Amino acid sequence: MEIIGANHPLADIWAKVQREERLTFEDGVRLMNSNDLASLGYMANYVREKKHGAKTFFNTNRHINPTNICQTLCDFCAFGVRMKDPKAYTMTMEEIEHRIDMITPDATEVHIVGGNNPSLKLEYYEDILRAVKRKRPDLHIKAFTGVEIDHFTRVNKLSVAEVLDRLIDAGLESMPGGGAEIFAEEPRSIICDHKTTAERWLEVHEYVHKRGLRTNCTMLYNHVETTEHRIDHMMRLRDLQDRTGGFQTFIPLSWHPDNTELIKKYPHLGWSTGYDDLRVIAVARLFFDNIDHIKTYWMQVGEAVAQTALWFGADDLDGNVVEEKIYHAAGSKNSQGMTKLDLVRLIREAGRQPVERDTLYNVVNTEFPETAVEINASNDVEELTVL
Ligand code: V47
Repeated sequence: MEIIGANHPLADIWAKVQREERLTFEDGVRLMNSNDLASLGYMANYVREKKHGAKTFFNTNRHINPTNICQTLCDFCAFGVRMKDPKAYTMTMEEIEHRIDMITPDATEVHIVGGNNPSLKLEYYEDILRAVKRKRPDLHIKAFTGVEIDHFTRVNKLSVAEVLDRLIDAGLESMPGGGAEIFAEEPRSIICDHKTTAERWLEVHEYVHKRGLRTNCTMLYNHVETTEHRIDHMMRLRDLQDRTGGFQTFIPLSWHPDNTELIKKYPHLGWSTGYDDLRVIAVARLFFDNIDHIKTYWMQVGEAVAQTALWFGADDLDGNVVEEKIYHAAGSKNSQGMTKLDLVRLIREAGRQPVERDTLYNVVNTEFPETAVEINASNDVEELTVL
């Protein structure tokens, strides 16, 4: 049955999708303004299945957030605090090492990000990377957003090249996609006025790609941005990807309002809907003809939306996470960690095929037991409640 017939308002875009023709800015805006979620999902799922069939990727990972002290203090964020705030923390090397010791043997990745703490020199971060590599040389280190790299250049009076040389030497292997937020000047100046500029974020990632490392990219939505701002953001990422090919996955992140300055200033804003979350995923899959993977971050959208997103263009769920702080500071009610078999169950229950990957999307495992029991036992996680 043809869902999108010749008279459908999106028929011309559907024809382009089938011909694998690049979508324009205007196409993106029309898709993002469409309320016909079923048709968006149908088209996005067509692309998703053409690229990946039923495969759904996840990894076995852990997060470490070494400090929440942040001099940037973005209005949208509830994680970063001032140095004198009672909630302020900076992990000692012993605390970091303890967290590394707690990482289960089957993990393949550690994801390290934190606040822009002006009192920490680059040596602190080099020590973290070296501690991971000393204790767990098998773990891939995905660490530091483009914003943190920019912050390190200013605090240490070094160039991006010098910072990267030192971090790579200490063990850095790839970078997550955070810090991009929304590139357009108008909403960016409202939600994160003092942050690294859009141009600088893109410049850092371009440099990292040219240095041979892969990174991810994100977009923060559901705040003060317009449809045009969303597509402008995606367009700038797509242009950079044309030049470097260094992005592995795009991760749309819906803004969580609790405990943020932004919700105090704009009380009419609120939580995203599953409806919009699915629309953004679907438009991303259709718009990014040059990024292989679209990730739905289960910890952020919740399990039910994440499962549905696997039919709306997403082919990746992220990983176990564990000890997530950024979204939980902003009111996330989702669990802070899932076992490997929980993820497998989630994917299978959605009618998709689970594939455990490493950070660079090499396949680690495709065979999993039928029940959660045995994995739960071997994957016990300490400190799930630490916030
Ligand atoms: O940069 C912060 C966002 C990002 C809030 O690359 C918020 O694999 C919503 O980038 N509401 C960090 N969002 C998380 C991130 C990420 C997560 C998982 C995987 C990967 C990857 C990257 O979270 C920040 C910001 O955009 N964020 N505060 C908030 N209140």
